Amino acid sequence: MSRSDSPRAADFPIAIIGAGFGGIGMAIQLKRAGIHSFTVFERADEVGGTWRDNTYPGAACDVPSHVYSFSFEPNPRWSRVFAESQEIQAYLLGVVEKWKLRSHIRFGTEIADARFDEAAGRWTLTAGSGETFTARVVVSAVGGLVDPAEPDIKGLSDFGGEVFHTARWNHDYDLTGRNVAVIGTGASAVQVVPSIAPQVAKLSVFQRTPAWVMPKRDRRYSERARRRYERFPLALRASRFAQYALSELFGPIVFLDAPRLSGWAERLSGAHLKRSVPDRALRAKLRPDFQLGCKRILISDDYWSSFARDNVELVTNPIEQVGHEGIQCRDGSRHDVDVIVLATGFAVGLAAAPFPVQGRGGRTLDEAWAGGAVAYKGMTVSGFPNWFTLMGPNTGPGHTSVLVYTEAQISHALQAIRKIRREGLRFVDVRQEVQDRYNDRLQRRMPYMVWSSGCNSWYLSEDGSNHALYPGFAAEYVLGARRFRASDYEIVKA
Ligand code: N01
Repeated sequence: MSRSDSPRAADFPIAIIGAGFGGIGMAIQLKRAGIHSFTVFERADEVGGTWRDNTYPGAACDVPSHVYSFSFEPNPRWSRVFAESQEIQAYLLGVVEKWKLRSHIRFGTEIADARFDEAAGRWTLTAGSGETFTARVVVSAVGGLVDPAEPDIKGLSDFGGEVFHTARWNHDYDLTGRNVAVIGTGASAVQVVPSIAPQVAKLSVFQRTPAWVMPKRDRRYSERARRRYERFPLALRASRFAQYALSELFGPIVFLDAPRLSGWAERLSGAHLKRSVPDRALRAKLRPDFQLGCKRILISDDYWSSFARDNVELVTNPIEQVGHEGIQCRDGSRHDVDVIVLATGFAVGLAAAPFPVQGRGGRTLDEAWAGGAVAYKGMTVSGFPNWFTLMGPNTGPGHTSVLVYTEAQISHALQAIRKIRREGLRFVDVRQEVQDRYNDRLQRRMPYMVWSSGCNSWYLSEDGSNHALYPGFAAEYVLGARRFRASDYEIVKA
């Protein structure tokens, strides 16, 4: 127990679920605050979440690294503006070692059930193995885009070749000289397609909906620049702030339903398309017909130009079914391939209970969210005391680094934890009316947001409502969310 851990600390177990960016950030901030009585439950056998799982060729962040890293753990050594997956994972492994977090992490432990005991002010967490743990506070950091979405394609299981998802890349399978199909044209596909195109015999990209693509303008940081960032932390801070400020400046183009703003960006993207693809007919197939921003805007310098290669074909006929030899389209055409890469995205977890969670009075989170996932500032749900979600409902950004939001959530949870410990509270529970007011305000903005302008995307739930993205500037969210205001919560003494 450290000096700043109070005598009560041993009796104040904190559970963090998930050892991705969110869980690691929470653990670091607890340690910085002198709170050591926490355990991180991680279902896999290594930390990293997204960056442990997404190792497909070309996997990289599409947000600049200076702002896609913790502000409290800046990294002057990023090798390029948009770091690749391996480098981000190495960064996370580095901070885990630096803060000696491994001894706090229980790997291979998947929490499968959580129940709150109101009289004791404790959560009981049950792992898949049946083992149980108690916690006074739970921080759920399970992530929003984690489990690969299995596409509903007839006959996929009958395919005689190799099939794998981008987030479960089979590195034992050599693609060299193979005929490869990539299904999907989202953020993962635009990275994987140009990376494998030079290596394979033939690459068929199955596009259901084209995407708006912006130039990436990635570049390496010179050794001189990296040394400067090391020697002058202020320069690194300034770079981080500039990247953040720029994303906020362009934010309205990305999130507002403002056709004139979108039109300007569409012209930029259109010029990028024209430069990349000389063939007019091919360009027409690659150009989206929905408003820019409605689906996630992709960034790549070499995705579109991959289609100018002789060995890459764009298939826009809808997939009818998969057979033993390959993919058959609705027009009867057949594409025989050795391997199918599913770049089909994720089962979206931003807006659903990750596992059965039972709060006060036996009410479950699924019941509370029957009409759609809602939380106060995306973090706390009335009736589920001492439970803080990172990257919860309506906290996803379309225009800037998710970590800007996550850090605000970590700060909010930390302040709550300190108050509960300091004052020996049984629990804090966000007031229903406070939560309702917050979400009414949020949902009233949705009709003005571009992702409600008539396209399909993972941003929207089945009923067309948006419980995934935050409708506004990150700065506004952060200023509202980073402080724990006791008056928003029912405070129950021990
Ligand atoms: O997934 P997606 P993703 N038949 O859902 C298609 C983050 N991310 O893995 O558009 C045929 O965007 C589907 O078609 P359609 C980022 O937040 C970040 O690419 O639905 N096609 C679409 O083209 C991103 O938004 C980075 O018509 C099918 C594609 O598959 C999120 O992850 C990198 C199909 C899925 O696109 C998800 O991106 C990568 C079917 N049955 C990802 N089912 C960074 O750089 C689906 N599709 C930080």
